[in-house]
Amino acid sequence: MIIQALESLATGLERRGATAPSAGKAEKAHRLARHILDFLLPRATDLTTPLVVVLLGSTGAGKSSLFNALAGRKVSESGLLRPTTRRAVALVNPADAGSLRLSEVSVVNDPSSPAGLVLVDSPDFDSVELANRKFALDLLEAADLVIFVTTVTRYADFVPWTVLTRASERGVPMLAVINRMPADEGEAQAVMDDYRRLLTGGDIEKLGAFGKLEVVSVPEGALDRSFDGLARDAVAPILGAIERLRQDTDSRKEIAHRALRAAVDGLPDSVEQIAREVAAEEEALAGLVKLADEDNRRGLALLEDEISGGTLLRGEVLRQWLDFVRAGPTARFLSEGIGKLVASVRSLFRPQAPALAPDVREAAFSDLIASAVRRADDAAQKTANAWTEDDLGAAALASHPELWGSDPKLRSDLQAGLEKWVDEIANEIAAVGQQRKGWAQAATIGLNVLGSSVMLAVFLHTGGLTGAEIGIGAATAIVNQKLLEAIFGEANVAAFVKQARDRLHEVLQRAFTAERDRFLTALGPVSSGLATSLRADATAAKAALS
Ligand SMILES: Nc1nc2c(ncn2[C@@H]2O[C@H](COP(=O)(O)OP(=O)(O)OP(=O)(O)O)[C@@H](O)[C@H]2O)c(=O)[nH]1
Ligand SMILES: [Mg+2]
Repeated sequence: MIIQALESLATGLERRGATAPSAGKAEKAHRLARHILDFLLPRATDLTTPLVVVLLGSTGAGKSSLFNALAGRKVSESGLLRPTTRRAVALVNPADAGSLRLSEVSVVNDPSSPAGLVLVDSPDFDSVELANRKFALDLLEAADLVIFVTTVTRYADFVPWTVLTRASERGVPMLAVINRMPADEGEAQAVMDDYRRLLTGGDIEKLGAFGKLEVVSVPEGALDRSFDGLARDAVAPILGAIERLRQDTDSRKEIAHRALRAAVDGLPDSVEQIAREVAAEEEALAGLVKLADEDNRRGLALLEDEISGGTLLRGEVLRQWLDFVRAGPTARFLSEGIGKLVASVRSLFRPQAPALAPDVREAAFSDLIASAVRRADDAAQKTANAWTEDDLGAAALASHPELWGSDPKLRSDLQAGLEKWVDEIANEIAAVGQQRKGWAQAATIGLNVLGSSVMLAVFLHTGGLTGAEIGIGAATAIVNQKLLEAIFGEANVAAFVKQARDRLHEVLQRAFTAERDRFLTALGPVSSGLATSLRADATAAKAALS
């Protein structure tokens, strides 16, 4: 149960780390994931994993010197050059080496150190080496016990307190060491009191959580050059504490358990900081997606209004079509009555009618595509304008300036989609027509013409036409209607045209959806529900241990 929750939480945090909008936010998620994978999971699985004791502190505070004193020999380089320790050093009994999950640490095998306790000297967290800081903070996440080393002159510095705050949040047991204490007893006492007050009461309320904190002071000059460390008698309380832990499996387990418990208790709070950011981003992203979606839908709706309003086709196109219908084989196919009707609007036609079908398709397509591109451009620009108001939206636009207009591919995609649409109509006319009487005669008109006729029926509504065009539109509509009735039978025409209209809608919708999806792609992976699952996993892990 706890294992499951922790694994799921680590996976969620890594997902967050991979998709966070800034390096800082990514690091926060990765660090917490590391804490779970390197520290919590091994201990939740088996409390007898070696206890990890990490020395943390400012550069030059004396971590390596203390480490050598605890080891009883020179293991880690101490020095005057800051920072000295650039890579963490772990003193490990060979029996523990296999169960250790620390990465980027130099392991020093020491058969004389009893199994079950690993001592780690870490790099500083406040020198100019920023990489050191990262290692040190990773080690903090992996520690069962922290020995926090500072000096009389450094203990009140700001940076250590950010580290202490995280340690307190994690609830890791701590031991504090003040190095280089002045000989003057009063002065030393004043420093001790001040440090205790800072750690427990002071400004950072959370530090009150260091319930069992002990502060150990090491006097100035208490050095043992033979192993390049602090004098062992000066650090006797620390030696004693470590020694007790080394010998006592139960208290090691007790500390490990306490560390695990505190860490799991702290999980919901640590996760909440990240979940809150994720939730805010999810909400902002959902808002951006909604904007893109709405503008896109509105663009498509306007285009379809234009189509169903009958205003899309130029009168010129209709005129050509009607001229052709009047003169070609179509006219012969049509009944006498229609012939008369056509004749009645004859004054509107050119004297010389073409014998070949005019390219109404191309003309209709180019009008439709031009209008669609204009609508898509408007929609894209509208969305882009709105997105600039939002940080995430502005960032996506900055790396995708092409979003300020429609996709250059839109034209050719629509062209292909529309051609396929009319081809399908023609095929269906053939399929339906063949089952009807008189098809042989209708077929002489040609599928191309019949297909165009249905296409025009979709585009043609007299409502939006003006002046002379009303006559042309009406005449074309009636001629078309008659033509289609002759082929499909009166009862079927409306259904056939409706089907063609629905399919046109699909073609346009596909094109507009692709337009909108460019915006979604620019946002990157939009996680939804990650904040919720992070919170749920953290709460489940805590509940499983209590
Ligand atoms: N004179 C004097 N030097 C001291 C005393 N305590 C520690 N030092 C010196 O201060 C330095 C501390 O260095 P390290 O132990 O390397 O410090 P560190 O915390 O490991 O530093 P980084 O590895 O850079 O993070 C060493 O050169 C010690 O000899 C002291 O009481 N008197
Ligand atoms: Mg060091």
